[in-house]
Amino acid sequence: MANGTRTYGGNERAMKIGIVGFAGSGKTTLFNALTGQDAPTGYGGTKINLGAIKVPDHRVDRLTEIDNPKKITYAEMTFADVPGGRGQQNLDPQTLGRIREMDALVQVIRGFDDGSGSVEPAAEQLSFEAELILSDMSIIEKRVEKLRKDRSDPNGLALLERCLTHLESEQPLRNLGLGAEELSTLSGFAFLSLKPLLLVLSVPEDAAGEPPPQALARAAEEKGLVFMPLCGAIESEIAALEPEDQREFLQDMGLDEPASSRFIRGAFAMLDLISFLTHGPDECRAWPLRRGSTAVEAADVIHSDIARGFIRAEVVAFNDMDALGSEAKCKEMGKFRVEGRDYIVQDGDICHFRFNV
Ligand SMILES: Nc1nc2c(ncn2[C@@H]2O[C@H](COP(=O)(O)OP(=O)(O)O)[C@@H](O)[C@H]2O)c(=O)[nH]1
Ligand SMILES: [Mg+2]
Repeated sequence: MANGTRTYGGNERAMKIGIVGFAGSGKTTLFNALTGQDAPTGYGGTKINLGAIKVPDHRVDRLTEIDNPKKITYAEMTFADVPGGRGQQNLDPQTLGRIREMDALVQVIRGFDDGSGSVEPAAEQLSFEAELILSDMSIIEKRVEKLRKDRSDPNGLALLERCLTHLESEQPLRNLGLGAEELSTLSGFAFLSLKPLLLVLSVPEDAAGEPPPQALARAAEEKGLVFMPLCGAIESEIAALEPEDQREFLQDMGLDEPASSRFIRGAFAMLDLISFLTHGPDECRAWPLRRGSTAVEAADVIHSDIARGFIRAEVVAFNDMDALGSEAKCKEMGKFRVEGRDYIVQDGDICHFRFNV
């Protein structure tokens, strides 16, 4: 089905976050902690590990309380553990190619002593970003050379030259302030330094509660990047516990939730995804949706038939449902809305789609 401007078939669920960084920085340890897998850690592996992760969502938990459904489903996203170049050497073409396929990146930076006696997270961050910048530069240089010769696309050339100047000043394309149209022109290149980036510092167990290193925190702030310290070993331990023991463990440490929950939500937001919710006696569920999507596009994420036969969306904001406790009460208080196909779905909208096929 097509409406002239967009082909349906939401690929929100296929979005992939790459866990990237140099070898030995703690990527696979983090990946295992997040996914509960047991991928081999230590140097040497070249295999890419893939794992789906449920996005923790208190709204689904609250709807579950209200509806007591047979099934509970959280939004999911995929993490890919991409092995990096050894030490801080150049990343090889295969690694760069793998990173290019990711929708967003989490760079893991080593914050523990690996026996070398040196821990330099700020330098490591910079050095990895430089690899991404160099890769983008070499792609642009080739293209610019061709466009200068054949003069086939003066506008494209001007845009690429602007990008090149920015990269030459050692800045990632992410912070060039490109507009939507420019981004769409450049999308085919899949530039590495344009991908959304989140920084994770892998810290040793005994430093989990300590303030993060100043230099890295400052660098992240200057670049406008979110930065989180995480201890893979502690997160694995928490993940392996039964829910009740988990709560107790966190309470003892004075935490509301594991660091990994905050991390996963941060990664999800980085993909520019929101969640809408569906509920009933059978299932309470969060669905990932690209920010700015319409009601009919949301319907399509559930099933193409619902989009094809779309009549209307009945919507209650989560906060209203949370406060009032039932759909009936929401109706009574005028919080129950009927929206058309072009309604822009908001994060936390509880939707019920009426359709006819
Ligand atoms: N002390 C400490 N060691 C870690 C931590 N994370 C990983 N390691 C160790 O560092 C080595 C490399 O970790 P790994 O996850 O395989 O790194 P990768 O090459 O980036 O995937 C392994 O021996 C891990 O046990 C951490 O947070 N603290
Ligand atoms: Mg690894």
